Amino acid sequence: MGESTDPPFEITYKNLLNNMPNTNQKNFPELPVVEESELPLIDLNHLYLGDTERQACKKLIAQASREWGFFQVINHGIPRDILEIMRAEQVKLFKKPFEEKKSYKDLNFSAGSYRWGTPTATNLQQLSCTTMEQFATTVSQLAQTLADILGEEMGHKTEFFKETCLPSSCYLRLNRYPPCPVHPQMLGIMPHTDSSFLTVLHQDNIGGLQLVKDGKWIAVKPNPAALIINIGDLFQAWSNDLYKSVEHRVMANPLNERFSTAYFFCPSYDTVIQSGVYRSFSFGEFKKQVRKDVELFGSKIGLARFLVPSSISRTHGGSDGGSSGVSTDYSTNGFRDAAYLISVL
Ligand SMILES: O=C(O)CCC(=O)C(=O)O
Repeated sequence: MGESTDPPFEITYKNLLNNMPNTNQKNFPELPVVEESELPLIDLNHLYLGDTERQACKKLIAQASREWGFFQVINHGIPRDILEIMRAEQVKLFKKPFEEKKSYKDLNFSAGSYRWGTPTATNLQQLSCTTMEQFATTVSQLAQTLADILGEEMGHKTEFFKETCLPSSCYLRLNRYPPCPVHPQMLGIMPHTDSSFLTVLHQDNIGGLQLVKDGKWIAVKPNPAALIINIGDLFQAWSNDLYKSVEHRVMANPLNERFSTAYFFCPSYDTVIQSGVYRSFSFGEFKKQVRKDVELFGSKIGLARFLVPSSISRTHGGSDGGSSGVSTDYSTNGFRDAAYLISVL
């Protein structure tokens, strides 16, 4: 094992892997998977053309957020070289031997920034701060623009996101999904919704990301020119369920490793989310409840915990909440090597 870059999945999961059924029916008895599909594709250049194009573009963003909770953007303003350098740094980091990654100690990163399939928490120090800062700054501007548009399309021209989603409360997660030849249906990341307002995802061309749409898992076809945007729990609450925080997961690939970088656009913990469908809660309270539920039940209950009684039967028909799912915590870890970079600026 000495110089292996991979966490010791095979050793840790030995019994599980040996007893794994051949079909995925027992382990994943859920929704059917449909063919690979293109997410709605939005050209953000249109925001900078005439008023008609700008308004049409905003409408598309809002429509995709209502109907899919996911969309892709091109001409997003993040220079290609920043994306490429960031990815190169990420690959370099994850190529380090597991034993080395595990033992990083750097005070710039909080405890638990390096994680893998099962609970293990140490730190890491190997990413160039300049690269991360450039990446986070540009992606944060994009997230801010999109959040403002979504607010505007609800009729709120607001400074709310500018005031609450500060660089110190947003964070980056770097994911590496090692090839997983042991089983075709192994999950790299378990089904979950994001707790953020929204998430900006940069993925490579391997594929494996799937999301729930109309009761089916849709496999997202990678588009190298695009970034993926998804609505998180906070936006669903803030928009009274207008915009959808949708469950998603990643299937491990039997042959190829996959990399992705996710930027979570989040407010400070004391920010209160006001909603008619959910009782008012602070982001800190939400995260605390998620942690508690994960500890108690092994999974996130999420927004359903905060429903006001009158909306339970009206909009959610009991347990069919829009954002149930496993938390973005240890419990989502499958066949994945991940580094969490909290407050990168
Ligand atoms: O790797 C991906 O495509 C998705 C990552 C993700 O869902 C997450 O980091 O929460």
